[in-house]
Amino acid sequence: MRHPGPEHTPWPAEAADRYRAAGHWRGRSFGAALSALAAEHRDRTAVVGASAAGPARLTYRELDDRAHRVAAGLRDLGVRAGDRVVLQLPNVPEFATTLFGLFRAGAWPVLALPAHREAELRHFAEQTDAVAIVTVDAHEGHDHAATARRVADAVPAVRHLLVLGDPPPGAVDLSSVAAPPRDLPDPDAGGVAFLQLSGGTTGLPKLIPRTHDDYLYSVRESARICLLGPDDAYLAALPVAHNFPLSSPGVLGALHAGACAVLAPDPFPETVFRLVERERVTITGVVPPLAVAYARAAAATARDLSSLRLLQVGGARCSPAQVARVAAALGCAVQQVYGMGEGLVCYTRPDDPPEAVLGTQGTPISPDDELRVVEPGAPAHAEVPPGEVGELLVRGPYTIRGYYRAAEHNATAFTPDGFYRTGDLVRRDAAGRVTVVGRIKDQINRGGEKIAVEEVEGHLLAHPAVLDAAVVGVADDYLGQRSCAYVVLDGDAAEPPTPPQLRRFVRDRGVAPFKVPDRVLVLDRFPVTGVGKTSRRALRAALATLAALTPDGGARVEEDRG
Ligand code: J2J
Repeated sequence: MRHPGPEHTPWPAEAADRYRAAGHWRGRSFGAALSALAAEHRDRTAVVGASAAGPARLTYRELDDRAHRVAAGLRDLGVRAGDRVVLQLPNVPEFATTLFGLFRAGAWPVLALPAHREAELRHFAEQTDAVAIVTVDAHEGHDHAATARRVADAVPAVRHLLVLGDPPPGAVDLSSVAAPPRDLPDPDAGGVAFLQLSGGTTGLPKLIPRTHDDYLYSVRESARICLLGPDDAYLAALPVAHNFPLSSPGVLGALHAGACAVLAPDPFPETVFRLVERERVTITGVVPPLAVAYARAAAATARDLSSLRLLQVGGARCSPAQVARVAAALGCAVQQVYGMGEGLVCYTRPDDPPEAVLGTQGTPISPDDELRVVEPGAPAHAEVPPGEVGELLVRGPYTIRGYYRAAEHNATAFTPDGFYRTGDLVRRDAAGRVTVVGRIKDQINRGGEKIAVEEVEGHLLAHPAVLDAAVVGVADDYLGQRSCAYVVLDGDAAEPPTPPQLRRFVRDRGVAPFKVPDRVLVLDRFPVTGVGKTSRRALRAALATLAALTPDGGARVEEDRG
């Protein structure tokens, strides 16, 4: 085996007993939970998707019925309980029916994103010995069926390729995977339900085993914290397999509340605003670059966005200035969400004071979430004094104790007493609110002087014409690293600042000179990861390419060397 190690690292019996006694873990599987919802909400709309033919709606009963049929169809293909199946679908109702079908069959979906390509899919299939890959024929101009075919051919464990839409030769039409519902053994709720992906912006995702018990707890509490009820409509603008739109409270939280989950085919303002108006959407959650794009587009839209009561922003740092801008432009409440596929999710709460909503990422879901803020890299994990910055360690009822088949990595990613090392640099205030100030690795070492990229980004974002900023390190013969700031400017600004003006602006804010970006580059928009977070890897790669070009090679960008 390429990546030895346990598939699942269970919680110690003492902790598991405690989580059960507290009512966090309720011993119910996803399949059983959906059946209970179908009995309660029957003909209410559960899922709305947009197909070329118009909206496709599924009621709670239809969703449950289809999940039963898909499960039976998967069994007939030979998919057994515990088998891994890579699931790569865009935001379509079939995502929900297939996900719940796999849950019912006891198979473990591996939640790939539509943006993943051959390298990622192959990594998932190889690492899990997946028996099947489920994908779509084509999406946003990419031939997913061909990519999945190559992966299936290269990974011996993969026996089936199931394709939504037009299956290529040798693949199965996903819609034909259905059989009359039959009773299948209900999976153990304490066991693994699916494999979520880690959300790094710098490397290949790791696989995260989540159980029915732990995930349903986080979903239930997320729905409660966001005050979701049957009259809500949650819009999934981000790719729905991602942890945020799936569970915070996301599509699963909407279903838990008897609400309607609306799946947007793409996250762009035009599409999202159209769906908000048509489906009377009340809540959606996006990454900061999208929130900024919505704020920009809201001023000019003719769409009625008045149903929207809450915009969640999370996945990456959103500065107070950006949060304020978004709230003002959209005229609804904003909630900051700090979460991770590994577990922990923090939310600002509806009754938080405005400064907490603007400037912090809120408090954890559970009273049993144990958070420690420790000196980064210190072996003894000494906690830093309250209010000071350190690395966040976390353990609790929905945070994993180990990655899937990754014994070696687990030895450093978790402390011996089971805390997950988030790699996030945070501060906690007296009320217990968490503010994320950076990533341990997102530090630039400029000739020994350490620069926290978020700090510099914050200074750039304080400029009224700067919509977004990302600072990355670039290799330098003399200093080891220098800093480069990418910015997106407000196209409507009366006098957009030039790169030298922006450097001066940062300097004039009274920061140490070594923190002033060595270089400022203006882009129309940032490259993004699969879920839409600004990709620091792509920005660094772009810089390397730029460096290799003639000075004119950077014609698309406006730049300044300091
Ligand atoms: C700063 N950094 C943040 C935030 C995540 C809800 C919301 C987001 C995710 C997610 C998620 C941040 N401010 N508000 O799973 O359920 C960075 C941190 C974190 C990493 C996790 C959810 N919100 N981050 O983004 O697994 O660095 O999950 O450790 O993709 O994103 O990424 P991911």
